[in-house]
Amino acid sequence: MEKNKIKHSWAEPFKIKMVELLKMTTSAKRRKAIIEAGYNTFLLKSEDVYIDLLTDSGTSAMSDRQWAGMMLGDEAYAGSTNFYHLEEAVKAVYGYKYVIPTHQGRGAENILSKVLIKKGDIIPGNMYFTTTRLHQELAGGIFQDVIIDEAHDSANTHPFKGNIDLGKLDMLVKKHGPEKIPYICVAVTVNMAGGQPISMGNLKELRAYTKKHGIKIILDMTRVAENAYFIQQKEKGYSGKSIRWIVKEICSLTDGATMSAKKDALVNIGGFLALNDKEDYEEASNLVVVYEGLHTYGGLAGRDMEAMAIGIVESVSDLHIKARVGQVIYLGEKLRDMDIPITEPIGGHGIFIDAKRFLPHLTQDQFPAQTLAAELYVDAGVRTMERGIVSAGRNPKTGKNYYPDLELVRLTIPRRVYTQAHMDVIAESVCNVFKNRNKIKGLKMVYEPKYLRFFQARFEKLK
Ligand code: PM9
Repeated sequence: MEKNKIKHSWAEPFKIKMVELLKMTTSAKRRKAIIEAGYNTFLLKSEDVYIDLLTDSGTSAMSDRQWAGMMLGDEAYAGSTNFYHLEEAVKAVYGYKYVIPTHQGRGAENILSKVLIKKGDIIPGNMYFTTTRLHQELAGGIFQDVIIDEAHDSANTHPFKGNIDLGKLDMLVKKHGPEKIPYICVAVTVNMAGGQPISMGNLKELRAYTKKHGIKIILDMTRVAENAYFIQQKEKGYSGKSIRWIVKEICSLTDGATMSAKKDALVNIGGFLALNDKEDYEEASNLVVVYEGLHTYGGLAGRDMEAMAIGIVESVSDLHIKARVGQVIYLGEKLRDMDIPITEPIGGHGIFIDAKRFLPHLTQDQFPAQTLAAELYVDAGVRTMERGIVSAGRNPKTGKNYYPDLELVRLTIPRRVYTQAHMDVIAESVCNVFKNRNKIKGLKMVYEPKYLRFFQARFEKLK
């Protein structure tokens, strides 16, 4: 650094009041554990894990205010005070008219899909997400990917790889007719693409297009504050706007949303369905009593709704989001400096290693990302997740495997949980595995469940 230049580092906008001790294990014990888990990191016991980067879902550290809120749980079956606090937070921060709590994101996806999709409908979206696509398919819909091509290339540095290709969308509308497309499913910081944001400009164009054709936009708003951060940092005209302001503008361009509050909203459990249309809301609030619980608790305890209401407000603080994404970028830059092939640009919730480039000697049928996730675990006890051919699953019509271009291992950073020193240890371990990568053998799948196979599939090492 230049001698007289003033440096402005960021730091976590909190201090630590309580700690959870970590367990260290030996590599011999970890090798045994991963074999017993069928080389699937989802099947490991968490007590055998040192640093857990499996997911940022439900793994955040709640604030003292959220914990205090838990003590204010109103556990009435109907009309809990905490529901009204949640409703207030959703209206104030996101701007939607109606909210129905659900036990988590997929609960909201189930209700939404049942309300809006008819058999044979087409649901365009900016890349699939596992649970979202499955609920669309179970409701009789057919998912169609309309994300820009750049998103399928891990090395492409387009700043908004979550954008929708309006040309691809228009082709679908012309082919099937707008009446066959009940809504477009728009995800923010697109998970399977590597936490890649959608731009406000793209969303505005999409809104104009869908208005013309009478098609709804439903937002998967799971990581909306992180998306807002990228808009603030990268999109012209937004550098002076607050995260809270940008989040509200994103939501204002859509007709409703499904939310897994286990991510952005800093809670360990919870989600909701938000809608602006009264009729859709009435149908959803009727269906929720079948699948989740009464429309004023939707599968949650009062205390969970209170923690969520507080978490929603905390999640849109500029200081919070700068440190949250800042930590992801810190790890990403370290890995990039070590020449590890990662998805570019660095995304919002994790680092995604390109397993095809990391293990070029393995074919996709040998499950390179699944293999790499297992190797990373054995090296230092860091648990990660496969986001490639196993997650992609099979085409429900043909039964054939999907072969996604992206074969990734996700190092997902929980919010407010780990320190920079943990990031350093993780980077060193990835580097160690990278040095010995030529010796790594692939896997074969020996058990495949019917739905969302990545959660429970089992593998064996190839000889
Ligand atoms: N995402 C994740 O780890 C947890 C389950 S899949 C391994 O990334 C999006 C964009 C998600 C998501 C969950 C859900 C479902 C919907 N949309 O897990 O049901 O990333 O709360 O949310 C996970 P729930």
